[in-house]
Amino acid sequence: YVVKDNPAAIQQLVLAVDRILTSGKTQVLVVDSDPESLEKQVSLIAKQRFQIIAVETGAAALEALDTHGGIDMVVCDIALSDMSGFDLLSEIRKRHGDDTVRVVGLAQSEDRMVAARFLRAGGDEYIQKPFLIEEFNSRIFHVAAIQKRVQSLHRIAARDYLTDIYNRRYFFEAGPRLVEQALRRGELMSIAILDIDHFKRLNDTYGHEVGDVVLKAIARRLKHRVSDRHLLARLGGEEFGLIFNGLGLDEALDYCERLRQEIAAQPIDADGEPLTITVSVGLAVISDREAFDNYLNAADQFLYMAKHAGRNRVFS
Ligand code: GH3
Ligand code: MG
Ligand code: MG
Ligand code: MG
Repeated sequence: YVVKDNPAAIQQLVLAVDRILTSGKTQVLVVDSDPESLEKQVSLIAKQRFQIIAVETGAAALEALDTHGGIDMVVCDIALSDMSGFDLLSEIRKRHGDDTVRVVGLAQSEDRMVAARFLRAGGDEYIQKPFLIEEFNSRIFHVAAIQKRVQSLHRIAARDYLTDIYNRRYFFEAGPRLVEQALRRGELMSIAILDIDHFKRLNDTYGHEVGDVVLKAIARRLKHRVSDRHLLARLGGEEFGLIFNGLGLDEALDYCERLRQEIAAQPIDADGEPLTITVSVGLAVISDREAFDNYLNAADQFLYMAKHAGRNRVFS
């Protein structure tokens, strides 16, 4: 890719490489306005083989959370030069929610209530300074392990067990948010429902297991073909939901038409037997400020029309 003289593209590339290099590793953001204390924590956490970003102010911490994707944990001193750890904590919770990042507070305070207040405010763990190295390590490790488990449960909750693409729950959680965002930014967006034709007949003829093989193959094909900037989910049965970010009617129609043709043109191998599978698609375009369900219903009605018109086609 040529990104020369294109700062935005360079920035994107740097972030992408950053994500690849750090994926899988726990990323910890350490915030302390005392350089010595910061250094000490960084060297301790580094021994646990975590990826570390170190900053000295609350403002820098918030900026780091915005620019680096995937920070798992923030370890912050309560007394920062530009804001209190409490303010930083509440700002993190406001911007990033309760689940994406764990927050550990540290303080050199005689006031025993500080710990209670920090945990009450949504902090995950509190470490009193000066600390025993063993205690610091154990608490950090413990919080990192919890965060890994939270992330893994989130992933499982959002996926369809059979096909491993997003599930209905995730589609209905993310969909309204995406529509709202597109309307607010004045961006184009389309929603499609794609349904396998005569799937019941296929099950009846070849058995449920072959049906499952076909479902997985179609899901894999769609996942492979649909860019990550769009949303693909299995809505249930042999029905898939698609949200096309940035695509208006003409582009989304083209996109769906290509998907339809490719599926029809490449038979699916089910235990050595090539099965030609076709799909029908209903497509609706986001225009006015309407509820997500209305758009989905519109797509569903177009799907119904596509089925009635003979299947293996896209209606919008
Ligand atoms: P149409 O072309 O009108 O969409 O007909 P169809 O047969 O595809 O649609 P219908 O809704 O009548 O049947 C869907 C079938 O999908 C019925 C159900 O048994 C089957 N099905 C739903 N979930 C699964 C699954 O997880 N695995 C398998 N093998 N079959 C499934
Ligand atoms: Mg049906
Ligand atoms: Mg069907
Ligand atoms: Mg169906």
